[in-house]
Amino acid sequence: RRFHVAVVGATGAVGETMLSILAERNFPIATLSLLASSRSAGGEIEFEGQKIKVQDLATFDPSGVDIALFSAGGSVSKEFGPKFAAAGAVVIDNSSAFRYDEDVPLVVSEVNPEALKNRPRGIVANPNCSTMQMLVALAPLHRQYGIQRINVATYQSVSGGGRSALEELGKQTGQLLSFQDIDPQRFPVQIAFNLIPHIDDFQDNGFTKEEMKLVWETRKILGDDSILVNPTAVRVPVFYGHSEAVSIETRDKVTPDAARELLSRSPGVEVVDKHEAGGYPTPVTHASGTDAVYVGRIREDLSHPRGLNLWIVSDNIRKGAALNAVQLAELVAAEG
Ligand code: A2P
Ligand code: 11C
Repeated sequence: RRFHVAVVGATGAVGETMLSILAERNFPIATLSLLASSRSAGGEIEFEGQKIKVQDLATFDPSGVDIALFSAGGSVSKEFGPKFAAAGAVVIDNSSAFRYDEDVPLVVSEVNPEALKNRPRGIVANPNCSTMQMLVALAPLHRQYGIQRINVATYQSVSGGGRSALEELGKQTGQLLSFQDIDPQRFPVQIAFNLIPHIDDFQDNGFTKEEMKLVWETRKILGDDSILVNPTAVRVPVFYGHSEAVSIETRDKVTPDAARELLSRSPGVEVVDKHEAGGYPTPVTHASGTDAVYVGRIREDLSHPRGLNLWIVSDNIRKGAALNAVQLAELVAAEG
């Protein structure tokens, strides 16, 4: 069977990658509807050699759509996601609009695919990129050794902020290299040649929402509210690929060798862990433009008897967003 697929936010950084992944993986498409705002409606996008017109989401009739991939921001999902679901589509939503609703499953394809089947509202949520890559690597360790606590500091690329954020890093870099003044717009302060310990809105507890997503989403996806997560989220001047320095504390002791062995046979994970120059993953040398979650620098925590350190890197736009959404669509398609 082939499906009528709609991509909402088709002109964005995640939307365009959804299209290339749908094509790469030969998703069984009968009709492809490309949707964006009135700003880009009427333009054309090439898909498998065919030019397809971008339509205005506001005036689009969703009846007949089987699967809708949403990546146009939370307010668009809130307004239009339920309308597409009411018209019969399965909505796979990349925003944070529904992630914490009890009746919306939050699914990483390698970790909790069974959760997808229970979707009373016809909506499935795609996790945030930083949680996604962390759990592809940590879920196998959790199942075998019982993770009790996670300390994580993220190093997140600008593509997480969409096309305008990519443009701002490029522009500021050029301006600073030619001794011009910069005017930060997309980020609160200069991002080129800098780091910013602030992603998404500040919460009452002093953490940012990006940090709290790591807490809330980890517990929901692993189905374990007892897991303690202590996050710091930082934006770095990298175009594609998020990195994470992660320290876990487990119920049962896990040695670095056992972790390497387990992770090397875990789905979606590639272990890159040689103790030599370049023997570890980085966003540019490994992750950017690829599908895997790379894990390196696996070593014992010197300060804790059951502690393990890992360095986890992945392309935030692919596994962190577009690829997982398409993998969820494949699971829906497999249901018939
Ligand atoms: P548009 O090209 O019309 O602005 P990014 O995350 O890279 O910034 O992309 C955001 C995506 O969401 C784009 O495809 C953008 O379309 C789309 N989008 C933003 N606001 C709306 C809206 N109100 N209705 C439909 N699509 C929207
Ligand atoms: C970032 N993680 O890197 C964000 C982008 O909740 O889906 C995705 C935000 C989200 O800026």
